[in-house]
Amino acid sequence: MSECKHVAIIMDGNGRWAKSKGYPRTQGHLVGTDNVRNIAIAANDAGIKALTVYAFSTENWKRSKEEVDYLMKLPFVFFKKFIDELMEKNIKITMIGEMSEIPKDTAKVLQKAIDQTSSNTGMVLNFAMNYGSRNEIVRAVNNILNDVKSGKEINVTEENFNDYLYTNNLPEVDLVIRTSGEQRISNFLLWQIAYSELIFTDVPWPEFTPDKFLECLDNFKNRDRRFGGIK
Ligand code: V0D
Repeated sequence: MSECKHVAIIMDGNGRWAKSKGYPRTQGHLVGTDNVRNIAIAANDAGIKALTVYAFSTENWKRSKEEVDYLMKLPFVFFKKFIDELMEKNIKITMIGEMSEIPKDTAKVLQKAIDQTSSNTGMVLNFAMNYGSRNEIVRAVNNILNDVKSGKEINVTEENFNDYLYTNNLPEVDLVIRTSGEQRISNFLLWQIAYSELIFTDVPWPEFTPDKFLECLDNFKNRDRRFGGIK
């Protein structure tokens, strides 16, 4: 039975959940933001070492300007509401993704969250922001080419390739959860999930409670992970 150190979540279904209740899509995103806090606290209490949440994909820029503008305000909302509690719980905030394309005032709040929690030694709450996995892999290849050009002698291996990924400091992804019924990976952590367990649930993200999260951890514990070997 293997330990679950790193859980990654595709927090899908906020807009659809809101619409089904007669609310604007933005209301779904707002409730979804509170739920990031709820699940982060539950994960921390369950002894998870790292929780990666897919907050904004490289594809999300295609949404309406109004929606993108609204989403970019959520880090402020989250920070203001929850930073004290995250500090108390010793949770450390980190980011993966192409941060240079995030609007300046949002980027500032993100940096503030990273800086303020950088000495915390508890669970890592890692936000995937303007993240796309193919982009991450291509970026890694270009960084390797640059290192070679500047005279570094490297043989690319699975181990040192990992050093060029955004996730280089995080443990292996043990479990991926996707909420709201879609059964695909959508350019999230392609390299990292080679041996991950996958759980797809029909529950939309705003209704994915800590109890349901703990059920997923329980489900994970009952799986027999083989990593391609026999026994
Ligand atoms: C919307 C459901 C928290 C998924 C969750 C800018 C989509 C709520 C953050 C957040 C989003 C990010 C960084 C940070 C603190 C909080 C967030 C976005 C979307 C995209 F330091 N929720 N959240 N960011 N949603």
